[in-house]
Amino acid sequence: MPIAAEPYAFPFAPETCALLLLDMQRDFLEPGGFGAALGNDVSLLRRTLAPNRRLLDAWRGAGLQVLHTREGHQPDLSDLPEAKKTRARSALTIGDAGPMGRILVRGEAGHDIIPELYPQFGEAVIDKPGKGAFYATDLHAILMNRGVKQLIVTGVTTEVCVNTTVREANDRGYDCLVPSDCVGSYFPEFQEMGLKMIKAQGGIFGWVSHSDKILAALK
Ligand code: TIU
Repeated sequence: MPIAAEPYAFPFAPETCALLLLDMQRDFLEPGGFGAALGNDVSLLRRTLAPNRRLLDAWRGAGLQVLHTREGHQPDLSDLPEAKKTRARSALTIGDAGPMGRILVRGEAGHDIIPELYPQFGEAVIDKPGKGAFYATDLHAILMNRGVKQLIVTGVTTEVCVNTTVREANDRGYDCLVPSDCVGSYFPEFQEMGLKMIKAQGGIFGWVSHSDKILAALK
């Protein structure tokens, strides 16, 4: 069941394909979170909400597998490398008290997934300390145990967690399709280049398409 994509059609096999939503957390998407604290305009990410909502509804309706991730750290910050804490800082940094609780700390309001895309019972939620979803998580084991071989990867941000995760997944043998309207960046030029990097050189890391094409295949 091919899905129209670049650089060529994605060989969609629904039974072994999972939808992976990356870091659709309040800290990245709502005013007052980590993303906003870094000086970013969160509205650039919020345009992904409606397409993700439509895709998630159709995906759930088809009875296919869904997984979510959350970027964040333990309350004592013991899993936060000094390098990560030192960089990506502005007035506030990881672990500091912000308007939605301590920034990128597990259990805080800002760390949770936005209500619009909240996980349902049975959908795995992977807590990840890094940008990639495979580093220091159970994701690979869960995907193997569930027989998943393909991933539709959505979420934020295109050039950071989406790109890192697609690259990690590709090295582990997964075929990844990224719907361009369901991933977002605070920087329009990184959105464009982040997607180009995935599909260049004959699909060096994966495929890029649009949620409309996936919805058409699900119908
Ligand atoms: N999830 C994710 O992409 N984490 C980031 O820190 N992204 C930024 O673009 N900062």
